[in-house]
Amino acid sequence: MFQFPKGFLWGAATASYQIEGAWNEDGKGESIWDRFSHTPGMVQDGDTGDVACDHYHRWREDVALMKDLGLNAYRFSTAWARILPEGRGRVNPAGIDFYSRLVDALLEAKIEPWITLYHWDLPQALQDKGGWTERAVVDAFLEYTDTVTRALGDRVKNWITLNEPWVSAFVGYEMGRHAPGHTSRDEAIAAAHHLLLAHGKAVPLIRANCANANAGVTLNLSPQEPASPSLADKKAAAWFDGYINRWFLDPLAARGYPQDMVNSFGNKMEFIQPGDMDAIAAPVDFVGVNYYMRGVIRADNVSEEENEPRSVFRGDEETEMGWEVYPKGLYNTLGRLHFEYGFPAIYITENGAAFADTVTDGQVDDPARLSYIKRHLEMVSRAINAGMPVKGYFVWSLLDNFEWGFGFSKRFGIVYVDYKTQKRTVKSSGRWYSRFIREMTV
Ligand code: IFM
Repeated sequence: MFQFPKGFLWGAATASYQIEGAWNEDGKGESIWDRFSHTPGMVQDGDTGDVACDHYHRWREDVALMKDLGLNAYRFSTAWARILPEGRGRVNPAGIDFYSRLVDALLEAKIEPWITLYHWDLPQALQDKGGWTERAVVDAFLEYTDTVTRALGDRVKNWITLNEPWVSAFVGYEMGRHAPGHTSRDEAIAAAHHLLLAHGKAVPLIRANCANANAGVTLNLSPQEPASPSLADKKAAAWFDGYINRWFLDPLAARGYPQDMVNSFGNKMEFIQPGDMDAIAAPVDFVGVNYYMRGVIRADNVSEEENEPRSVFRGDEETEMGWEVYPKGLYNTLGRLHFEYGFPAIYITENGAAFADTVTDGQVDDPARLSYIKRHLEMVSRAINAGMPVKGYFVWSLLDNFEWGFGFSKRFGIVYVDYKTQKRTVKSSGRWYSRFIREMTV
């Protein structure tokens, strides 16, 4: 039933703020997520990433865990403010050392490091100057990229510039649910442009600093389907597709911003300068897909003020996040990236599910997560058989971790974390994934 080519990557993913902790240790600067989570009322139960999974101190144990699981790739992000505490200028050697030791340990364990340069934790010093809404942030990102790739590029080949720029821009600057907590669509549109520009300009820099670099960007993609064949529902679904998917895919594929959305946003886009769109369309080696769910859109269920797609769930299976379980959406997304956009390679850089886990007799049995992962992998296998260039799969997440505005209330890990003791327990989904990897790689 499953078929994966030789050399397929089997990984797990994490992100700096979600697991590291040590938020102010060894010279690390403050990030927008430190500031946001320390602001009362912004994160559920007042949770913060101050300690999280304490990975900053327990990385050796975590690498050993990955080795035991049989992973051959690990996607993690570097914390910009750990490396450049003020966002640019002064480099913090302890920050570089931390990631350098981690990379060495991964290579020693035969696990390929995949680095995401930006997974939402902008240095607060840059936010104080306007953050992603200001064009100057692009140069700061290039300085940061240059610093990290020069330090680690002799050993790390795989680079993801940004994780989910839609979330950084629209959830952070329009919806206010993520740091920096702003609520302006115009700010979000400017932020999205500067994120894309930072990505596009970073790609040649990565290539210059790392021999044989494999460089790309990760997007959260989610098919938006009309709930009925009515024109109104189709139009509403097309709008959400433009907002979430095409706003990023089109410029990356050298098609510019989608005109229907430019018209709908009514933003003059005066921040675009000559050469920007070409820079954004710098050829990438791959696109990373974070897939969780689809949206099923009914026009009369979307109000003017509402920015987020409101899905009418068709299936009766939902995760703890309230997200529909819909594996076919992953297949459709992969097909679109290949047939409609023609990206040269695709990695699934995140896929997974939150469910309420309990520890019983030292074991965590999570059949719903296991089934979620298995059914999505079935779609990946089918996509490969249908000729789509899918090269790897990273489960989200290696560990239970800080789920942003939801704090520690949502568990996505294939490894359970007891936040009081920091004990890690591999869940039954993790044990299954491990066996599956071994079967697929013999
Ligand atoms: O936890 C996040 C991750 O940081 C980015 N992608 C979605 C995950 C689950 O919400």
